[in-house]
Amino acid sequence: MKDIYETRISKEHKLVNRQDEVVFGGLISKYDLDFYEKNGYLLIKDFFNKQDIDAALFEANKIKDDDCSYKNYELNNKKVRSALSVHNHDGIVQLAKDNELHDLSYQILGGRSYIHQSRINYKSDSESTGWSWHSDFETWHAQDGMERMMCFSAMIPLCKNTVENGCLRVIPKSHKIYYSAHKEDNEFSAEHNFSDQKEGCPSLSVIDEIIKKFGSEVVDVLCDVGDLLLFDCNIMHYSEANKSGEPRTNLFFVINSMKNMLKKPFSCIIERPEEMGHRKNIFEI
Ligand code: 6CS
Ligand code: FE
Repeated sequence: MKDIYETRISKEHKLVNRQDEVVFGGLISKYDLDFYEKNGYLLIKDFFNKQDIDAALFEANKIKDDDCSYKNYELNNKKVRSALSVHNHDGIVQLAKDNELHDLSYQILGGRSYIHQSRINYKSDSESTGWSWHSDFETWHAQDGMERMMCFSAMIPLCKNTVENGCLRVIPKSHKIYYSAHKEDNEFSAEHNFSDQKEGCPSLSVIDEIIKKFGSEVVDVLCDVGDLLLFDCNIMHYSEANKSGEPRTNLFFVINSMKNMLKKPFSCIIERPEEMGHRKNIFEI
C-alpha cells in the first residue's frame, strides 16, 4: 500500500497537504474544537483540580530518582530529560483515567483510543536542553509505524509554563501541512534522537516558509497548573531551554485512535522500545 506520509526516504524534503481530518467526531462540544481544528491546538484553563496535579508532580519527582522507570537522558550532562511509560503510576493514573479527558478524546478521534506514549519532560535546570522544531507525527510515522494522523497530545503542565522556563512554542495552522523530511546521511539511535533529534527536523528556512504560508506567528503557549493543552500530532513545535532557575515539569499523554494502531516503522529498520510507542501494553482511553 502506498505510504501517503512518506518521509526520510529521498535526499530532498517536501511540504505536502494533510490527508486526514483533524477532528473526527464533529465540532459540537462544550470546548472550542473549532479553534482546535483550525489552529491545531487548544488550551483549556482549569481543567484539572490542583490537588491532583500536586500528586502527579510528587510522583514525577519520585520517578526521576527511581531505578526502575525507563528514562532518557540529556546528552551533555546525563541528567534525566524524560521518563517514559508513566501512565500507570500512582498519582498519575487518575489523570489518565479522567472521564472528561476520555470524552474529549472520543470527540476528537471519533471513537476509542489508547495511550501511544506517556512521558514526563523534566527541564530541571539551565543545563537541560529544549527540543528542535518538529512534527511529532513525522517521528511516530517514521520510527513507530503510525500510519495516519489520528492522534494528539494531552499536555498537563505540572508547573507553570513561562517563556523563561521554555514553554512549548507552536505554529498555528501548521498541522494542515506535512513536512516530509529528507534522509540524513547517518542514522541515529532511538535514544539519541529522543535526547537530541537529528532526523526529521526542518531547517529554519522551511519553518519561515511554513509561517509565511499560513500567515501565522509562533505562539508561546503559556500554561498554569490545572490547565490542559491539546495539540495535534502534526503541529510544528519546539521549545527553548529552561533559563528560569526553577525546575519545570510537564506530563504528556499521547492519545492515538484504536483504528490507527502501530504498523511496522515506515522509515526505520528497528522498532523503538515499547516505552516510546506502545504496541503490547495497551492502555485504553
Ligand atoms: O520521539 C518521540 O517520540 C518524542 N520526540 C519528539 C521530538 N517529540 C515528541 C515525542 O515524544
Ligand atoms: Fe514534540
